[in-house]
Amino acid sequence: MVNRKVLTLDEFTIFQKRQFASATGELSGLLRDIGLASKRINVEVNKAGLVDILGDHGSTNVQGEEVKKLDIYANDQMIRVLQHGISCAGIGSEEIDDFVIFDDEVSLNSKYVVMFDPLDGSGNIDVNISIGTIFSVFKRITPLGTPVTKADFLQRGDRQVAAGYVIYGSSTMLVYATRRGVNGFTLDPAIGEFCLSHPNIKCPPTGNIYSVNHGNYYQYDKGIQEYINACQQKTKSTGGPYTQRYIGSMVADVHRNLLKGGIFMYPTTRDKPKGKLRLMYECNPFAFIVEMAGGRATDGKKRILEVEPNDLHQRSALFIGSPLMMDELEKYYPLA
Ligand code: AHM
Ligand code: MG
Repeated sequence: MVNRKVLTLDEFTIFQKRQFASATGELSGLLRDIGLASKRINVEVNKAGLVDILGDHGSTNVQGEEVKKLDIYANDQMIRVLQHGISCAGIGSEEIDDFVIFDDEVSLNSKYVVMFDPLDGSGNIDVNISIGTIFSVFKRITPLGTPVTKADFLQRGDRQVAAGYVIYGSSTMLVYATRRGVNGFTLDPAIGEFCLSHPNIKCPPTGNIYSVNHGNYYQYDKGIQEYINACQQKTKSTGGPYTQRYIGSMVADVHRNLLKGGIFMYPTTRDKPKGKLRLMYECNPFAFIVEMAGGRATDGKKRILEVEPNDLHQRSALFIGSPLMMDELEKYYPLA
């Protein structure tokens, strides 16, 4: 047992690894690599208002959306640490059309692939609102020593080995989940280390917050509208009225609801009939994290983690949060 009150991320993962004689330490290595990338991203996010790094990069990403410079910086940092590490055989990124094979000898023999959204909510950068990095880890299904293929990436969410996010907020936090639980680490800027601040995070069974883009209200299905109405009324079924909180930065919205109890919804709309959020880079990792903390996540029809992916960039609706609030939603908007 480490005889100190606060464990750093490295100490924590090493401590966990020591409990499994058979563990190779590759997953710990991966988390360390992502922790390093996020510290570098954090430095740039923090000075975004100071340097000439703001603004559009002048290109569009594969979804036809505007790309900011920091997205590209964050993407490069994630790729660099994962490629130089010893645990990752390839990546998929929200910013890149196709997956990337790491074909050096060490990487070819690594057992994990990582999918990430390097900087989610980046539309909020220039107004000083929290943004985040989201990641999802799968064990490759192709043999070690060979280049990864698309099949390694297009795995169902319930095959994730780990998932996490970093929130660049009033403090910077890294939260990651494995099947053993969910833990949160706050960056101590004095020593540049993530320190265990939120051990064994549990999603409260219910809460008082609903998060949805109200501007789209008239585009939602009737059942969703009725649930939102119920959230605003003091009805027998909801016990409301609930508080509405929507930042428009998923990492911040889901993080708050995970800690305080609540429900986050991004339903399909007439404009976005498949939903806005990406299954592989946003919905799957958050569904894994929230389920591991005792919450639930669906696309309105089924568990997110049971959706069979067919495209690296596929969109999905998302409903995620405290289990009793999800039950309540489903009375108005039943699963398929
Ligand atoms: P992004 O990946 O382009 O940053 O978009 C994802 C973000 C989420 O963080 C957030 O929940 C959502 O878009 C907000 O969308 P909207 O402005 O339509 O409510
Ligand atoms: Mg995103």
